Amino acid sequence: AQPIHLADYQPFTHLVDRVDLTFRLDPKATRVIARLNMAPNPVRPGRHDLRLDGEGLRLIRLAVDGRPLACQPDATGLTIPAGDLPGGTFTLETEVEIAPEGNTALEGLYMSRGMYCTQCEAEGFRKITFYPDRPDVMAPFRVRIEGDMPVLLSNGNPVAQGPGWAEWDDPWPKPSYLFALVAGDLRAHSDRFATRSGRDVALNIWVRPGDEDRCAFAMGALKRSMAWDEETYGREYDLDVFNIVAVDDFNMGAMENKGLNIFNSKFVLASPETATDDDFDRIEAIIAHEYFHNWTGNRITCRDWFQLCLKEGLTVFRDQQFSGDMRGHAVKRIEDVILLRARQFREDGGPLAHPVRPDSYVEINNFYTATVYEKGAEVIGMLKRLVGDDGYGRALDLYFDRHDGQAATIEDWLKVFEDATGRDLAQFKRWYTEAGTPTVKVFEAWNGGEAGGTYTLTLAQVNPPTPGQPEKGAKVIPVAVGLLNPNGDEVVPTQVLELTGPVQSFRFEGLGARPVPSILRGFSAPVILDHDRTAEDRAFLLQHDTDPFNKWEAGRALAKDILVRMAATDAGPGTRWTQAMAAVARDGSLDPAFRALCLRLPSEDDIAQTLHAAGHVPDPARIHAARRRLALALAETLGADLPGMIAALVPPGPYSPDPEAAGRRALGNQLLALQTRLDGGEAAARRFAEAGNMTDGIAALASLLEAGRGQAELAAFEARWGGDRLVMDKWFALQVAHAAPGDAAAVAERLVAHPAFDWKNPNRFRAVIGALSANHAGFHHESGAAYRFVADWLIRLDPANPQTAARMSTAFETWPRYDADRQGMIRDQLARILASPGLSRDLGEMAARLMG
Ligand code: DPP
Ligand code: ZN
Repeated sequence: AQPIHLADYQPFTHLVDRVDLTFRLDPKATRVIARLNMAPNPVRPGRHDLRLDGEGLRLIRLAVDGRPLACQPDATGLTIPAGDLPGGTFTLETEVEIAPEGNTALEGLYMSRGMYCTQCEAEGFRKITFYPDRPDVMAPFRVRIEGDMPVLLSNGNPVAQGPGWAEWDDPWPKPSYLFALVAGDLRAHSDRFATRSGRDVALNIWVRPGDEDRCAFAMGALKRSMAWDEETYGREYDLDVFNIVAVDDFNMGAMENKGLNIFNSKFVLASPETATDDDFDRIEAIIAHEYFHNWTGNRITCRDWFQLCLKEGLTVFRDQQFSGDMRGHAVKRIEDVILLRARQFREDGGPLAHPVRPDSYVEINNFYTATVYEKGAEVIGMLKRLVGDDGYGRALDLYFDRHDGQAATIEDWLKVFEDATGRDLAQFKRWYTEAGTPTVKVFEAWNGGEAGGTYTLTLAQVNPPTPGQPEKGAKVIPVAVGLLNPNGDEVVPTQVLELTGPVQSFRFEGLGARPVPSILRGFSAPVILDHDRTAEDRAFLLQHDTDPFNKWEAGRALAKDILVRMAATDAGPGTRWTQAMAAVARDGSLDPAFRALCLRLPSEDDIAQTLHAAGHVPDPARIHAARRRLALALAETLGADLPGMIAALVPPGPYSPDPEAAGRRALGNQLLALQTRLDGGEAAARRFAEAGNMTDGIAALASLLEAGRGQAELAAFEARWGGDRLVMDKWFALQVAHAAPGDAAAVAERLVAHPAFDWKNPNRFRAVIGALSANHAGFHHESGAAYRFVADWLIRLDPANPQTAARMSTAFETWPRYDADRQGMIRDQLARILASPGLSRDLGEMAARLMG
């Protein structure tokens, strides 16, 4: 397959003024009749052939202005010669047949357990009808659905309906990727929202019969999101209805189709008995994310798929702001940075590294990545820090004003910031065009004197080579810094230093004593800080820093230093970190959620990443052992206090997912995991038996599995929840995630033979195969069994569902970190994937890039 290049962009030859679609639904033979009102595009003078995208469509009829044409489609579309088209406006009619029942790729129109649904982003619409399937072609859609289903939904407002049919009209011009259709036996959980200008919006969450009582939390989150976007960005909803549908078979998390969001049911359905605090958290964030797309994505969309970060980076940034407002900014920021490092830094440091705005791709589905999403959001956070809150507000107002109804680019986005703030962003743009995580090296100098001393902070940036980009220029890096005096008082409050050159010094005069700097407060830029610090300084910041992120970061760095030493040498855990963490655990003045984040050890993959960056070859077995040993040392330090601390953290009253109660459970369950290291699982078994909610039940079960117990509890869990798909996903995943390194592949092997293992369901596939690749020591076990197992399943999944197979191949992206044996074993598996007959474009591109 040939790569597509940003540099080759051209506007489409024609405009679509209006789309009329009729669907006659049938599992094996759905008819799609399309009437497109079209005209030549004045920006492309001359007469052009009309090229329409289309894949897997059986063409029944084709006519222009009522005159039948004999053109035949090829494998990727249909070309109507310019000579067959009038010079002005015309109507193109097509009728095609498709088979949603056989569509296992879950792209286009497909069936999920008896219901029809669609997924069109990025290029699924071409599997529904012939169309210029590109985001810069925008048109209003009218849709008629005929089908033997009680509920028939599409985008926009309902116009008319009767038994077996319904008509929908979406007045807002949209690209085809935002088209959606749902038909099924569904029940609604309904509510209303009055916008601030007085529009009365009907809200519905559509689910399978029996799931109605698991929608209340998502509905609350939707209403909070709608109010927040009005208050924070001045953005109102613009239709009379907002529908959300929960679907069991879904490749991604959710999809922002205009007026008809479609969600993976995992990110909608929740009750205290079936969902954990983390699930509630994620549901709120994803409901908000998809809702926020209505403005950042739908009203203003992307000119082409290279601009994906225009909508995704901004919408992630907005959902992060929202979650921070709802649940607390300190904890939210720490969680976001943990995720950024785990997924985006990992990607940016390996063979799959690519810019936030890539300049070429083979399969766009392979670029829905942590870099586009999470680093895309970080870049906006930096922009906001550089231009200030007011500047950001003015720029966003201008963006909505200037580009509403358009398909825009990153150049357009940066221009509104330049015009609104007067700042030149030419250098800043490198964040969009260059891949790789910069390292910022820190050097300190102190010059004491009579009238007070001068402290000089020197910062140097290194921008590492990445695939296709051997050299790059200096970036604009906002580094938020504060200084503490030796008593722990803040003597210089936070200020943002702008590092724009390769090396720069910043001076602070008139200080009474050599300060302790707190650098990169709030994680003000997505960089790796290389600062040789003493354990004393780290412990000091953990105790005194006023910036909650850096306070947490100090403890984290302390833990990493120790874990790296333990994994690389025969060093023991020492007492510095355990003493400091015991103090944090007991410190009632700190938010329990914050304490829980401090106590959470860096993941094994994170330790491997850190070891690799420090020039070591990570040994997964040693990392695993070191991490367990450090946890045990902390458990021993807290010792007999643990049971009392755990009991005191149980939130009063009935279960509620609110941040306060969830934070208490998070800390309590973390202490329970420590207690399990001392009592072998007695307390955890009790908690499992008594658990009144899924959060505590799962936490107790995880602790038991870590201790090599829990078989009876697993059986009881299965007996109770065997009929519940979402809960059973947890049951599958948990066993693989907590299997001992030498058993992980065998546990996964056993689970894929379980009658409830449905490999065509992406959630279930991820629950087993995804969990195995996330079990660091298990996946990288020296036998290579897990590598083989994961590759086998990717090869098997690829013909059915290339998109999910390709996404999960990122399991192998870290191979360059490891020893020659492991590298060889992984590359053998990648070669085997590449040699598979009929390999998809999706997995083919990934395997080739992974090989490097
Ligand atoms: N556009 C979707 C989202 O990120 C992904 N399919 O919300
Ligand atoms: Zn999105």
